Amino acid sequence: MSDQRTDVTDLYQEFGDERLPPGQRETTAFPVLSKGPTPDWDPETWEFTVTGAVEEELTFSWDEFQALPSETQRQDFHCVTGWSKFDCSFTGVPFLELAERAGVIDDADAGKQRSTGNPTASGQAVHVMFSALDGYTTDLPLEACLREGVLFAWGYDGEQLPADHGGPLRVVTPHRYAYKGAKWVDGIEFLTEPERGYWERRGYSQTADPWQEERYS
Ligand SMILES: Nc1nc2c(c(=O)[nH]1)N[C@H]1C(S)=C(S)[C@@H](COP(=O)(O)O)O[C@H]1N2
Ligand SMILES: [Mo]
Repeated sequence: MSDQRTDVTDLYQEFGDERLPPGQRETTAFPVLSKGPTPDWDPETWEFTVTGAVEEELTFSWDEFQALPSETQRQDFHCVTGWSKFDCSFTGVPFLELAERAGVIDDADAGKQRSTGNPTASGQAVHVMFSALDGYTTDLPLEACLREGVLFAWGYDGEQLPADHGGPLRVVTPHRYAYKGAKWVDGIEFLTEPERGYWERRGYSQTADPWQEERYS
């Protein structure tokens, strides 16, 4: 396990002039927003799967997942309901790490590259569906996932991620509204065509760029 530390709070410069996206207010609290109750989980039977248009489908136990290379990042968190929390500290496994292991991209360090030859999968992955223990799903274009800030986080502020905030494992997407980050995540599926997740089917934006105020579609 590495203790690499990265600050990605400046990523807003790619999207807008202000760190606080339009229509957002800053809060120091960390409200909990879930569509239902916090699900139970069992570290003995918990499984994380990587499936779909990959060279190799992967399954991790809780111990195996925690042994993956991880890093701690300083990130901002933007909720579509209008609050933003600056300087959150999340620890976890970069999306790029899993994409590389599953053979979706050639080199996690190169970051943006997709593999060209993919003989075993039926097509090229272009989209990703995240699924979670509470039945929640959310989707993003692959491109939007292949960046440093997208983490499978099991730590928050140096502690285990609290269950209400998605513990044992959640996704964080500092360049997108936070509904793109599945709490209690237990699987990712690489898709050859876009599909919609839970809120995306109910009118939330598929792209969800906070600096463009892409809240609803
Ligand atoms: N599994 C799951 N993930 C989820 C949700 C949910 O209901 N279930 N809610 C989403 C929404 S709408 C938001 S704003 C954030 C809230 O994260 P928080 O409760 O840690 O603030 O989680 C997102 N991830
Ligand atoms: Mo939300």
